[in-house]
Amino acid sequence: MKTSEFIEIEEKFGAHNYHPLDVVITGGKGVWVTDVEGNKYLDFLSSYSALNQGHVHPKILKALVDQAKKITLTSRAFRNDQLPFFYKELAEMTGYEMSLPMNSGAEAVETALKLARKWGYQVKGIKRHQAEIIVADGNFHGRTISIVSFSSEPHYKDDFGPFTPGFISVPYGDVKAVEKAITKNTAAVMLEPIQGEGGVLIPPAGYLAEVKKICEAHNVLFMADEIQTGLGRTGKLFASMHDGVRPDVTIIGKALGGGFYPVSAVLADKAILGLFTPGEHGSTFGGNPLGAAVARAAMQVIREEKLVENAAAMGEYFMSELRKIKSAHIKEIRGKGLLIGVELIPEAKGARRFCEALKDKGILAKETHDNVIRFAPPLVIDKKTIDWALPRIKEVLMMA
Ligand code: IF1
Repeated sequence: MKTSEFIEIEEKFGAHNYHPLDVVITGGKGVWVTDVEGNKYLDFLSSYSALNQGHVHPKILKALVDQAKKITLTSRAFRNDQLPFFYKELAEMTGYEMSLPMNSGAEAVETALKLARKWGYQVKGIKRHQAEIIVADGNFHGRTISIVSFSSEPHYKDDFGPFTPGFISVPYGDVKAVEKAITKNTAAVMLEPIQGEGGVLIPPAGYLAEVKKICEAHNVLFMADEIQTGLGRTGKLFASMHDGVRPDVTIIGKALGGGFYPVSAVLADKAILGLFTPGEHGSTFGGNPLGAAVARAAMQVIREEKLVENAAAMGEYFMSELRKIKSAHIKEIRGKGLLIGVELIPEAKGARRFCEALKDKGILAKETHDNVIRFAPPLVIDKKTIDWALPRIKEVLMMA
């Protein structure tokens, strides 16, 4: 079957809530994928950072298959023999005392929001149903009704109200704006350490540290959404670490599932995460043995293959080489580790056509907003592969 035939079926029977590049992927290994016509591409999106360990990593595959033969789902009505080690290994890797497993990132964000409200009522003593959570303009935390309630992107929310109250959005990167927005009802501030969807926006150095300090001074929780930036993507285990910050609550997802399976989690110490009592929150699939086994292998690969260190080294190399490309289209190149955005000037007529051209050269990347090309390869990428990509990227950025 040809690419166009796959697309025809998909367009006919599937909801049109995406506008994908017209490449139909059928296989993958490491940083490479192949399409149904036998073309090979370098994956520079990593499924929006969910593939830090690369495609079909053999160790994670083995963990998945081995576990699938034993037991896959128990529900949390019963215990399983994978979840305890998932908890323990996650605690050892992250330094948080506890975690709460969910599946998608949005679910983990919702979990953190519920946790913050509960903490606000039970610990801070906010009057019931009055809790406020401060977020940042340009945020992206997922697609649920409550989460889009505090999106500033009209396209993500306009047809989906009425909205969940209790959220206040302030300009990203502005410490004073956070401080001004805090009231006696503020339970938490929730931020992305780098706004991925926002266009790989990196806040001023010290921003997170200052916000954390203000949170401490006002008895407010600081929560970091590291779903996209976490688990090595930016060259540290968590992007908050670039600012020397340990958030009260850290939310992870994507790469925790090693590219195989959705696993997300909320991380915090016992004084906070210990507030949930039986029945208050849960999920049919969260913490299931298959997901737990996959996540354990995903964490093991991050450690063993030193993916955090590799992301730092390869990111620095890749970015410095990108900066040597002198194209009139480029407004700014920014990033940390292997989360890199190339912002084009408005006159460049949009990042989409550059992504299409990259595809024709064997590189898959995705625009974010209109003018930013995002480069986020799997963290297993090596220098040789980056050197393969660079002249192709250059050629595309130099086109008229
Ligand atoms: C889509 C973007 C990336 C996230 C952060 C929570 C979630 C995400 C910081 C929710 C998800 C996604 C989802 C995907 C596209 C994507 C994305 F382009 F929209 F911005 F990665 F950059 N917090 N990000 O980035 O996690 O529920 O999806 O597991 O919605 O199309 P999820």
